[in-house]
Amino acid sequence: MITGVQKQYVNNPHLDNMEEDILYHFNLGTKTHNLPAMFGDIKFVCVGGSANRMRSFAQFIHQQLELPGNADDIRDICEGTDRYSMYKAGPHGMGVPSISIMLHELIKLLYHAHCSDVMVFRIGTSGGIGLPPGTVVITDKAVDSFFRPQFEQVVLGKVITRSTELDKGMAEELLQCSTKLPNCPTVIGNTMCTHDFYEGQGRLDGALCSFSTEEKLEYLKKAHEAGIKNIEMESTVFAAMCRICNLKAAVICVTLLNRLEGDQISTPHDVLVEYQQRPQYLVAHFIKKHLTLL
Ligand code: R2B
Ligand code: URA
Repeated sequence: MITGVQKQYVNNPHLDNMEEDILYHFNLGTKTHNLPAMFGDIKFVCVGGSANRMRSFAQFIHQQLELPGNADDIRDICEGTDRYSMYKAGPHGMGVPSISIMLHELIKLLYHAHCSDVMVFRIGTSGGIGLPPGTVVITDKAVDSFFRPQFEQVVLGKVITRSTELDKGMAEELLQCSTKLPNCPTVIGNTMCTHDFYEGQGRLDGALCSFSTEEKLEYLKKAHEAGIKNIEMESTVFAAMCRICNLKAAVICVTLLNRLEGDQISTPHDVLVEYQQRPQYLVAHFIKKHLTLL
């Protein structure tokens, strides 16, 4: 039960009538696990797309925060399901449906565990528009493929529209943190969220392509004029769900390529690995600052 002035994260009257809540995709439940004991201390949640990347992030943050125990021994809390994994920081798969399932259960988990004052970060990759590859973009507004700052969800056959505004203070503070890090070029800008990596992002190199090179560039230039700095596949639903559930949230994605110059990701693997660490360093710095470890 949530008490006092603490903001309630869930917004669903049916939850109160349930004797047990099984978080199916996490392989956790309110009867089988002591969620307040396991998760009640959570203040920061970091989610990202790839299980491997999140495992190494969990090890990295473990060492950065000087947590007790061996970073190599951290265990997947969700072992027993192959859907998601969680090291008190976890991956969300690719695309809106995948992250939205994860967020429903994550937000219920925070509620059942009686967490308060939690901040949520999505750290990931993206295609940049007019930025040198390797630039970190902190999302100002998450917009859809029509450049609208909203997320549309079909519920009972009707379209529900939710705002995708993110926490401005967190974004500014993250930008400030980036100035303290070497090799972490960072900007704040709008992020476009699409439902496809290929045609949906204006790529010419998918199995299908229904438009010309000129049409592609015209669309990306219009996006650029609308303040869009990068394109990825989860930010709108992430922003919308966190906002409506009273969770402060930020989206931090590194650009892997400049989409005005091409579609294929041909940068060498080791360079991509280094790029993908940049959002991790930035969030680690932010968390350390908040825990006054800096
Ligand atoms: C970024 O990268 C993935 C596609 O390659 C997708 O999950 C995203 O948002
Ligand atoms: N992720 C995306 O969604 N798009 C890109 O171009 C690169 C990574």
